[in-house]
Amino acid sequence: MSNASPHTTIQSQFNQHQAWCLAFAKRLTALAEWLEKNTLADSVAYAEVNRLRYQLSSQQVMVAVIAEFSRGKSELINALFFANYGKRIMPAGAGRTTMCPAEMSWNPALPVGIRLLPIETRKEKISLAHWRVRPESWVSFAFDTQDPEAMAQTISKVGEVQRVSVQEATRLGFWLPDGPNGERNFDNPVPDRLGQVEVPVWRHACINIPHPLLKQGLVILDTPGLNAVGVEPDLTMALLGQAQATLFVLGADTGVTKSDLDLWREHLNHAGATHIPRYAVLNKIDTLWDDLKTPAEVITELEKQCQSTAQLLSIGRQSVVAVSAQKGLLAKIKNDAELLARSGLPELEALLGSHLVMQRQTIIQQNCMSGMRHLQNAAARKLEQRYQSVAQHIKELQTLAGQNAQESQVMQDRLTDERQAVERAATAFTSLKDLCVAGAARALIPLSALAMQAHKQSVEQALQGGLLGVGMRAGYEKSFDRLQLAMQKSQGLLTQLHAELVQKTQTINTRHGFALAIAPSPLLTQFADTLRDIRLAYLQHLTLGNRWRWMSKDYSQRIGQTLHEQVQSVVDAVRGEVERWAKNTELLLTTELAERQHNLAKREASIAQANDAPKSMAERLSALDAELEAIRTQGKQLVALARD
Ligand SMILES: Nc1nc2c(ncn2[C@@H]2O[C@H](COP(=O)(O)OP(=O)(O)O)[C@@H](O)[C@H]2O)c(=O)[nH]1
Ligand SMILES: [Mg+2]
Repeated sequence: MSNASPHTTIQSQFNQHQAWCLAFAKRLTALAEWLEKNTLADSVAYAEVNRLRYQLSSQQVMVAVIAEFSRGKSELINALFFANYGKRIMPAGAGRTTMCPAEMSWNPALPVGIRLLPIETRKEKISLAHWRVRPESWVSFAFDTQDPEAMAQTISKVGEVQRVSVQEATRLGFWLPDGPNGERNFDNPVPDRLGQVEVPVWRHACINIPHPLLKQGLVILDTPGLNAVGVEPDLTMALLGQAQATLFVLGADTGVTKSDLDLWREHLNHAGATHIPRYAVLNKIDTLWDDLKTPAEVITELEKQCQSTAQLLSIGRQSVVAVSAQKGLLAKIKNDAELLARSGLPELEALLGSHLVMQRQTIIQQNCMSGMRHLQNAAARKLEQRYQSVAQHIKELQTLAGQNAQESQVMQDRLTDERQAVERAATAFTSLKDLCVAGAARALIPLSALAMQAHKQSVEQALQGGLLGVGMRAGYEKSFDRLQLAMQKSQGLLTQLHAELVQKTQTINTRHGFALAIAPSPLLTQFADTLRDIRLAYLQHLTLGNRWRWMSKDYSQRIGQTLHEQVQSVVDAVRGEVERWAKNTELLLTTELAERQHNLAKREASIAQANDAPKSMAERLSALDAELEAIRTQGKQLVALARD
């Protein structure tokens, strides 16, 4: 990737983003150290700093490459990401070279190499997500990145096939029964003379490579064609939905074919996928290069094809990029700048790179910036409390210095009052904490395990019917309506809880002189949006030409399982968010009270001492003045740390 302009490569954009993350992590560290040094760090702050650090380091972005076979997906991946190895890493060639989905990423905890999940695992009704956490079920092959030849050889296992009987193919989900009226199912592979059909050896591949982009959190998903995409609901419904961008590859030599359109409509153009940025890549433009035509004529022809592609797919012209993956790869390996420019690859890289980086930055900005602000606000509040306490302390000592017995008594009384008030406040704090924890638990009841089980069952029931009947579809819609209603109920309970907490803290603030501020309760909108996307994605899948697949009970069970896991993970995320908020609120209350008690004890001790040794009074007052000044400085430093 050495010869492309430094502004256009995905690598350079990722590097910029990495620099941004590092700068942010530095600021976070500076803030954490400063909080620690100024004794403003508490367990809430520690937990928050760790959470932000983890988010900065673990943020992954996935690009999925989808197309019918032989459109050049694997070649495109080679050209975009692996040209630095000087040869093809993903097998690309005539025929079906990729038989199973292959994910490329980097996990330093695992050896460099490929892990493959045997196709036989499809006989068990367990989703891919579950197989992922069972390393013993995968077959691993190590390779050495210094030896691209051997590496490519090992990776070519993604194309392995075997011949099995129709019976076995049925068990694996590659052969679907004939229709109820004996109609032949033309989606099935053609058996050979021995009555056997070809099926993949592997179900899924994970390739672990310490490639610079992958090290920075990029995950690339290479997929086999329509048939394989269709049989694996985990892939179509779960994995593709997680992608931050999808590249839909078409061949300039074939144009947009019927099976291209089927794939596009069924898996990428449904209502649940609209939030995923989709680019159409018109590949193999070198087949249009023609020495007998002028360059202008070639460009005109290409433009026409891009426009008609955009129209056929109902997307904007700007989402269609014309490239030659093959020539781009060649140009990068041979360091041929002219050919590289002509291949169109740099445009695609620029588009994809800026897009992915933007997505990551938005996610990080949303999470990390607000987390950092939260830390700063908490520290500022603490400083304010300290300031008030020291100011009060100074007043008290000044009164003592005046040697006015009456005033001293008033002050002693006030201190006693305050001690009592803080003790009373402690009880109020405890009941506030109880309210928060119990309220959060109550808000989650509509999304309880029991409710989720009921949702799973009613969806499964609907799926059993193949969803072709109106009643079945209504059953599906109804179960999601119920779930969405449950989410709304939870949101309502949370809002109510927050209002109650705010009201009670206001009472504590006015009655006991605190400055408590309760963080807003979590908004569940984004989770509700994800649920809606899942609902729409499956619905689209169910209503489109999948009739044959739905005849198979096996298939509907599989898809039911995947759907349930996806829904469950959204609900788990809601639970995590609500529990985190409740925990933080509880911790905030604990630390504020502790700080107040600590400050009060300091003043009490100081005054007792003043009574015993009145001479040092002036000294102590000036020490307190210095403390006040120090807090002012800390306040200024905190403001400065908050600036970018
Ligand atoms: N002429 C030409 N052929 C290409 C290009 N990209 C891929 N191919 C060829 O198309 C065939 C299929 O490519 P491959 O990457 O395996 O397709 P996949 O099945 O979509 O992964 C191979 O023979 C490639 O060499 C290209 O840009 N131009
Ligand atoms: Mg391929």
